[in-house]
Amino acid sequence: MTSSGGTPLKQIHLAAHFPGVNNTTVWSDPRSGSHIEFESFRAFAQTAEAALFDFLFLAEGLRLREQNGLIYDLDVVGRPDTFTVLAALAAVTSRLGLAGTVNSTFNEPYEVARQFATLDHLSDGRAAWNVVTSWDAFTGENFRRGGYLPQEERYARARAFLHVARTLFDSWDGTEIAGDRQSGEFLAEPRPGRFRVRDAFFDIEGSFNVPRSPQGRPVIFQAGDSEEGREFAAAEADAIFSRHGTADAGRAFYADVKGRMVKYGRDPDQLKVLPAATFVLGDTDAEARELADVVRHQQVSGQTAIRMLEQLWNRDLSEYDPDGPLPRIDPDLGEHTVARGRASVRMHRDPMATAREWRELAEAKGYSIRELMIQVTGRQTFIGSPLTVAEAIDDLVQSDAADGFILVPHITPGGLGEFAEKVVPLLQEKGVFRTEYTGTTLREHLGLRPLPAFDEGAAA
Ligand SMILES: Cc1cc2nc3c(=O)[nH]c(=O)nc-3n(C[C@@H](O)[C@H](O)[C@@H](O)COP(=O)(O)O)c2cc1C
Repeated sequence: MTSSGGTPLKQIHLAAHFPGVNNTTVWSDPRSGSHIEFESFRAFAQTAEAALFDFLFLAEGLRLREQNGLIYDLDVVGRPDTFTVLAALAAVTSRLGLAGTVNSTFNEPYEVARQFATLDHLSDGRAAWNVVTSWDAFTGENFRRGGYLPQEERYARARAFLHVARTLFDSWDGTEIAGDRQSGEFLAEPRPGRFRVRDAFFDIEGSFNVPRSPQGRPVIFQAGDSEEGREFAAAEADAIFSRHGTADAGRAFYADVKGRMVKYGRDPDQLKVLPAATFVLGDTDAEARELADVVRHQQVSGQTAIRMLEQLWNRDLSEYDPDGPLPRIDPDLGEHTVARGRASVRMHRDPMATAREWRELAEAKGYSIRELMIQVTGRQTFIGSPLTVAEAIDDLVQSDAADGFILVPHITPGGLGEFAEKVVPLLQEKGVFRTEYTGTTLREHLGLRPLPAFDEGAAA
């Protein structure tokens, strides 16, 4: 299908993020299910697959979050292991991509490459790896050597880590197994999987023991937003999980990362930009707006609002009334942070300036602490009738603010169902979303070209 100007319409990529531990999740809603039991993951994945989504996405958090020295339990607490969950999901789905976030700071490449190559085999070519470096020394304490590295070194390690993993994935080209029952010889090539890597981070040598996987390697995602993170994505990634879902910020980010690819000799179409997005649907736009307000109040209780404010103020504010005004004292700019293991804390890069802005806004609008937090901590990305939401998504994709979206419903696992039922058919009618899976691998769903080495292996 083409636009009115005759240019072919971009096809939209859709994915579903199992939300887990953040306060986007309204776990207190009676319709919410377990965030740990397999049944929730199964129901969520099968809904996404029935709706022909590209993939399911799991984030990573490797330590329980704390605030004021206590486990933070206003959001869901606990998160099962990514590989185990995705492997189990591979058995109850057949086309849906399975994307897992696994950091390159605390792990070793041999282990991670084995796990992803295995997942790619178990799923017949549906695995994706979101390579994150983690920003958090608190989480690093869980791991060998204390785990954590400064930002620059984390990205240097990420590049080296990915290079080693690629070396391991490519250590088999797909022609090594003869399986000759007559002669009794299993291998056609005597020493498959041999590798040797020596660099600033790794000094390893041996043989990789998982034969070449269906996609050759998992699809590579990146989710860092810094200068180093964007450069890493432009050089290495097949897709980006971004936080820039609005029109202006989305277009700026999209142009920035795709623009960086030319110097690496890469085609900008071979990197898909997929912002995270939340949604609230109603029969009419007005109904959706009302519902969105209810959901925001469920997401930000009085207690949650105080905890959110503490993350900027970096002080214990438990004595404050969430329905009262903002504290008169200023944020504490000390090294110690009251909230540990939470990414949003480091997004407040200039706490004094943000506090000033929030005070001005609260004063101008007469907001209490809770109302202010509801306003400043994230309105839903898409709010409206199914038609309004379908048009908003399509406009953002056709105007190069994104290649698609990773949807984060606020009810787990059932919250995806309404989108699948009501919005997906409208996108299909517009000719911008598939009406059946045309490929079997995640690379094919995302419109990524097959890997050259895999082609050679397959053709031989
Ligand atoms: C949308 C988005 C999602 C992210 N998800 C995770 C995650 O699940 N786990 C994690 O450890 N880091 C996550 N991160 C942060 C990491 O991606 C990143 O590796 C970290 O080192 C910060 O990098 P940066 O300084 O380049 O932003 C996410 C970042 C973004 C923008």
